[in-house]
Amino acid sequence: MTWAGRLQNLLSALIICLGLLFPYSAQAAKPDRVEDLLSDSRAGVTSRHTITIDQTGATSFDATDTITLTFPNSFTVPAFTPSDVTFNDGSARTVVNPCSAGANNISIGVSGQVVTFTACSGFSSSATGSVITIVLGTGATQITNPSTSSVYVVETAGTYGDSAQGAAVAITTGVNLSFTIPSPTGNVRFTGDAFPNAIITILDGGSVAGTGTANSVSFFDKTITGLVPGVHTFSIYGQALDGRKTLTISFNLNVISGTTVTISGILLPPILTVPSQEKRPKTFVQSGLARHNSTITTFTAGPTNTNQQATTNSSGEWTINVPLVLHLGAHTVSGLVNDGNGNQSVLTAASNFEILLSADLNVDNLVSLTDFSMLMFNYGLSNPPNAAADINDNGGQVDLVDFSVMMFYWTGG
Ligand SMILES: [Ca+2]
Ligand SMILES: [Ca+2]
Repeated sequence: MTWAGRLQNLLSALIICLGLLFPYSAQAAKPDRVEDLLSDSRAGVTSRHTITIDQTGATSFDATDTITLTFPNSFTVPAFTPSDVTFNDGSARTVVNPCSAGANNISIGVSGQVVTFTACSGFSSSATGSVITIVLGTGATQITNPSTSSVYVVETAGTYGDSAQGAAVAITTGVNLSFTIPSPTGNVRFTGDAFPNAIITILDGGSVAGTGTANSVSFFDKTITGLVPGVHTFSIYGQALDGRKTLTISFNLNVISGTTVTISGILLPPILTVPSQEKRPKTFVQSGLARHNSTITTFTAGPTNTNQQATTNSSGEWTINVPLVLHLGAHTVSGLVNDGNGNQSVLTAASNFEILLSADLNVDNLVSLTDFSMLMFNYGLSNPPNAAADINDNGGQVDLVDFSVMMFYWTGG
């Protein structure tokens, strides 16, 4: 080995030794913790930044010290004024611009992506190892997030003692976190009678809130849960398998949070079915469904007014054959049910029907000699035994007019 080569080896060894003796001589310690908390992490929106720098145990923030916060270029940093930010290093400091001497005064400056805080002269030092909390954007003036979702690093540095350190922040695109805080709700329980095996529908404000079924003895018991407290308009009706429905009855009810309000003793009105028209004197039949083993009363109104009653069977079916020859013309009929225990339903809606003129007095679909003989039996009489013989229904007079009507409709046979 040449002399020059030996010297080179010696120098190399010396450099390695120096390196081993003073491994960290040029490095300050990093802060114990650096964080940047965003008030809104969505892409492209403005956000408040709360930056926490936990100084190492021996470090304090002193007069003329600086802390710099450097944001990546994709953030838009506004020209913050002192009123837009707060600085707390264990004491709530007074942010100013420009610097003026004072025990708590610290100035803010913004240059491009860098926000710099400088402790002014006369500044009273923070405790060593204190936690510095900086809020950027306490009001409407805030930093705008990058438009692209990614993880970004906000760099903290300065002359205050600790070495530079980054705080990672995640910016998310298209993610909108929302929290639904369940509000207390209330329940309403509906019990009562419809008719055997009725399908019960309960509406809340016109929308179906629930359905149930009455048992074989007409009773239903249905609870609607999860209702927002306050006044609701509930409606209820019963429906038969063939589609016929009862009247819908409605009532307003105050739903109470955390409570089940019970509406008991509901008695749904009957289903009432009548033909839309019938030829006189064919028996006028009213029928329907209602609570089993109960009393139905129907109210027929028009040229003929009559109330009729019937008892429902164990299936809730009822039929009334009105035992009268009704007058010609438009009528209405409605009905109600009484359960025999002191409960009575409201009236059904009125159904319309019309009694039509006919000369077929024995209802065999012919106008023939049989009808003629019935006419003759009552001919010339007022209030005849067979009211139908007054075919034109002109007050019980059976005369030539009725005869001519019969001739007009004569079919023979
Ligand atoms: Ca006939
Ligand atoms: Ca007549």
